[in-house]
Amino acid sequence: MQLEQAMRRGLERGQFLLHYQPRMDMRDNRMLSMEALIRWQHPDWGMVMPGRFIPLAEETGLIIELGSEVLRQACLQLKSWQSSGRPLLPLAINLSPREFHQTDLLERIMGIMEEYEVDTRLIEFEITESAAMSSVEQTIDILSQLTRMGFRISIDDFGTAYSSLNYLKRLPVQSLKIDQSFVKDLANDPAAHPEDAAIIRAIIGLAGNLGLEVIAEGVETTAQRDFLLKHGCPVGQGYLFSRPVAAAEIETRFTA
Ligand code: G
Ligand code: G
Ligand code: MN
Ligand code: NA
Repeated sequence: MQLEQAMRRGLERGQFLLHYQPRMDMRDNRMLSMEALIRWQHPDWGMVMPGRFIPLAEETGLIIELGSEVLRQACLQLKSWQSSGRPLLPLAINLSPREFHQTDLLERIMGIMEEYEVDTRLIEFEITESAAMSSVEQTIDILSQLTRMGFRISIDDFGTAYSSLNYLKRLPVQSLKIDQSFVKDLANDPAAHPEDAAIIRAIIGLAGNLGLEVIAEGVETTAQRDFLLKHGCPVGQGYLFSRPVAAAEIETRFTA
């Protein structure tokens, strides 16, 4: 298939790059960490967004190579920020379901971490709630090993997959990311969307009770931010603060 071949060529030619989106402490507008999001800079097609190629990469298995490329670039970027004396903020990387369940995931990740000599505590993996819910025992095993290696883990798109609470409490993770679908409808008047507001409050409460951090995704308006702050979720990510941007641009937001 054409797109698949183009992706292989793109990988060989270094056409994939990372953009970075800040996660903010919304109380004082401090950047706490960043999420890395892959982009494909194609010579003819321009910037291709992950929605266009991640599904095919998953299908074909190219996601394994792509995932390695993402982790290598993340390590290189962290090292570069470190050597230029910039404050080191943790970087979150998305792991897709197929990547997460690949048999030699841990060896592959460890190989790259050792090659680049980056502290594992600077890297967080985001896995979707639905990926975390398939093959429960295997998931717990993989997450435990990643945690022992020093990585942080968050559950992405939380609230979309009906996790059993009994299972959730067994998962060795540090944070839940409230899916942006719930945040979206609160854009102007949270009172007009009592169901979304209730779900968000429930997730915040659940996270608190389980001792987990909570991060709201898709924060675009001050009404959303104020609602989240009022209900005990100080950490947010979204266009209100910044779109995902290139490394050079995110650097201008670092405060020494
Ligand atoms: O900005 P956005 O269009 O970047 O991302 C769209 C989707 O692609 C999201 O679901 C996101 O999790 C996924 N995605 C972005 N970057 C990566 C990546 O590096 N690896 C994987 N597996 N998924 C990614
Ligand atoms: O699936 P995941 O949560 O990893 O991907 C995050 C996706 O959400 C990316 O495509 C990213 O570009 C997008 N995104 C980040 N902030 C916002 C926002 O405030 N509004 C919207 N609509 N999308 C956002
Ligand atoms: Mn994510
Ligand atoms: Na998400």
